[in-house]
Amino acid sequence: MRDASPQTVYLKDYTPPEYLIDQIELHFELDEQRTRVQARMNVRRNPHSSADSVALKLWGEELQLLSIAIDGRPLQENEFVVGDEALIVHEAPQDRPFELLIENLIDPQANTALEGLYLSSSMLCTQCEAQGFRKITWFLDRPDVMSRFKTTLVADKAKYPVLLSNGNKTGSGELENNRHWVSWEDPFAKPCYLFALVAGQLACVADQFVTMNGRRIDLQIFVEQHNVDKCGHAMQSLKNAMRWDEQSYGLEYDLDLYMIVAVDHFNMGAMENKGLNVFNTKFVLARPDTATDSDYEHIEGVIGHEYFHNWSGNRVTCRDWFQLSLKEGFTVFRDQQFSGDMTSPAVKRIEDVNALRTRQFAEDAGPLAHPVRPEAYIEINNFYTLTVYEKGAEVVRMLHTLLGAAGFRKGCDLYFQRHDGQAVTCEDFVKALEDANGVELGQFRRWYSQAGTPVVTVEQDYDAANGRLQLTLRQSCPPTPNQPVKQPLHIPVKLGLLNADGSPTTFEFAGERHSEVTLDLTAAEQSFSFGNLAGKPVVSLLRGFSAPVTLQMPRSLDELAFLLSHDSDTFNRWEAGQQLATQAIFQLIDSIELDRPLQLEPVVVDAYRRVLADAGGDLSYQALLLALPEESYLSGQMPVIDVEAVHQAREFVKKTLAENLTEQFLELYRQYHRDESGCFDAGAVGRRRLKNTCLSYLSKLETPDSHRLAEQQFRAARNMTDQIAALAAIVNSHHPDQADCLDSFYRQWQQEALVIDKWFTLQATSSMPNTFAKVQNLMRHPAFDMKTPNRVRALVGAFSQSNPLHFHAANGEGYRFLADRVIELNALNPQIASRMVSGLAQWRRYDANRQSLMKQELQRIVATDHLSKDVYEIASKSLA
Ligand code: 7MF
Ligand code: ZN
Repeated sequence: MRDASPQTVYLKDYTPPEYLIDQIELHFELDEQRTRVQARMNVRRNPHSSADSVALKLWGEELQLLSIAIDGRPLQENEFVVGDEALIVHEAPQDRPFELLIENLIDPQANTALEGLYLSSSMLCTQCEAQGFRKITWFLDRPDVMSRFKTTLVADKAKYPVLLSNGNKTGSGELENNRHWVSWEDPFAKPCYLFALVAGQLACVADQFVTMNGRRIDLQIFVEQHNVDKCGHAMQSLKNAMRWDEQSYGLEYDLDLYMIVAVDHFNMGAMENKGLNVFNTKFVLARPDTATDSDYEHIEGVIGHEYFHNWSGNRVTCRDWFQLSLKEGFTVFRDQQFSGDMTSPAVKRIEDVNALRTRQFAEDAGPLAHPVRPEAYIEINNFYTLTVYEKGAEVVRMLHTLLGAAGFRKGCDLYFQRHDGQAVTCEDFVKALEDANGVELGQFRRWYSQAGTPVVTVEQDYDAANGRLQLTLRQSCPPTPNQPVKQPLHIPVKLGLLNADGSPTTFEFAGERHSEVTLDLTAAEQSFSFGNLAGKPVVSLLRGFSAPVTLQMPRSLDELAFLLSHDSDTFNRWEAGQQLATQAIFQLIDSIELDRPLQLEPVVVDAYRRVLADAGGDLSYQALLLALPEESYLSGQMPVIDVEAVHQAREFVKKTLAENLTEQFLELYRQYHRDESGCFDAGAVGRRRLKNTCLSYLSKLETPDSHRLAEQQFRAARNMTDQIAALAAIVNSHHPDQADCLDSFYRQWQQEALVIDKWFTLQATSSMPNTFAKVQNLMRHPAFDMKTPNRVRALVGAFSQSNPLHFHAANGEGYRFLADRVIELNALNPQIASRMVSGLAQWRRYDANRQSLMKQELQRIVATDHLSKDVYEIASKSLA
């Protein structure tokens, strides 16, 4: 059990800070085990606070106090008190600003939680979002306290030749005992969660960027020496992002220096610290032989994301952590737009929606469902969720749809201008969009406060005599924790109509002629009428996935095949194919459960034959059309998830398509299989994606030919995309040389941590028998390490979150394994531990036997001694 029952923090309890800290001068004497911190702070009473207490409470955790003084006078023991979470000065000066000086010690080496100041490989670095600064020194650790930072770093010159912090370098020098110092000053006031320091033996890859106003910015990427040859793509992505933000939002970079540091040990993807981003190496390092095309795309997206935060997050920040989506939802929307513009908007949109529907919809339907702007938390680190990020981005996208691109831009301009230098709320964002456009978005605000995925149903009524179609849309939203009853939302529903021959048709709506229209669905039930129709049209609804809802619109397999061939909306064309496959798979699941022979409808095979023959020339898009819905997406549609039937039915479809269309798959494979390693233009990426999709189908044939095809590609590949795709085909089939291929891959790449992560993940996600035993063996592999989050995610995370078949083994071994790992990780790294619990959170979706096995493991976790707030919150809410 926990030592004490943890406190819940509520949005409704927000009050402005009682004190402000306008400036802080930090002085660090860096050392692995004894880092000495001196913080000199200019503190004053906040004129906007109505509180009348004279005490000053500063947050601080795991710190050793050396001294505390106000205006140069050391405080007596009875003038303050130090607790586990805070330091309280009983009587702070009220009538004047004062200087508070605190000195303390920290132990970076003992810090396995990777929050605050910690050691990664031989580098010292920090992570302060959300509340890590309090592990560096006592402070008003809340985002609405913004301070100007001056930082001096002192360290051994040989061990830590490079010393970095936010802003501009203002001085450096030598000291005795082989020590040196560097000082930094950030001219922009910022919340302490954006503070960063890095010290280590780092090589620097440098470039420059000239802004739209002709200012020259130095760009620097710091990595370990052996990685300098893997920074080119990150640097190019950074320059692309800087140009894109100027062109799309009119936003220019504001310091003279932009630094990125890549570290091996990192709890998350990356962090937008002002002028000094810290990245997980996974989102920086890439070379054609070590990184896949999808790694390249992720790097571009994450570099963009962190860069875009400089305005959406740093210049305008969050008032409190309940407003997290203000910066995260908006910045994800911006990085999605950016990635789409750099590659293909159609492909990017499909990938984003696919991720949203498989993962965020599950969160919204489970025990951890919460609004985009949560109302309560125990541990804020648990609220960096798919809902805050991905659904938050959908909410911003809907605003973009409702206002149009130009109106949205006007609103953003006003938002940045009005709130520059402030800590604000989601409400302030919506208000700026309203004011700039002279519109009212009252009902729309419910998207921020109401959890759950709305369901929209459709009824069609065609009047042939008058050429009119009436659509009746109904919306509802299932209950979520603490929100049993829902109000109707303002849902933008984009619609187009198709003629019987597949061509698009114009139509009359609200007195005007349209080829496409966005309906404002605001009531629980609402009818819309479309006229001037030559015949009964086929309705293409929710184009581009214009709102994050579940659309229920029963269609025949024939109608879906028709839309898959003809819909001019690229998203809905793909969606028709997904629904076609989904329906086919569910028919098979029924047959499996009734013990009937399996048979795939010919209309499905024909539809895939047509997609193989031609999809309009965009090969990445063609590959997406060919990809079957994932098992997790299919499971999300079932009242009671049957993991084995889902797997078996999906495999059957894949194999049947491969058998019926072998020649077509082979022909496409041969057409696009060429050696063009090192090329990352859309053409080459598309060829690889399509070719490897074909390989994945062909490997289901399990013939000597199909085995040879995969092995040839594996042995000859000179780029990671082709090598890993071939190895995946080998690992997920009964390939005779599987063990040998895995061994040779390990030997080839043992020096490249990020490639070895892939090696762990491939084995952890295999659907082949014996996977669980292999996972247990891999836990004992010398390259496995519980203190490296990337490794834990690659093995434990991949097995529990991406291997439904084996993780949900009916005997409960997967669940027991995961709970053991969570309990182990809880003592090392609570954030990572808590992320791993999610594999058990969806227990209500399974059969009674699995439910009780999963619940048992959650109960075992909750009963653990010294349970962190992080794990306690997720495990206990999952059980509730
Ligand atoms: C792209 O949001 C999308 C999301 C917090 C850490 C990065 O910039 C961030 C940080 C978490 C989860 C996802 C992302 C980030 C974090 C992320 C990164 C790139 N402020 Br936790
Ligand atoms: Zn972010």
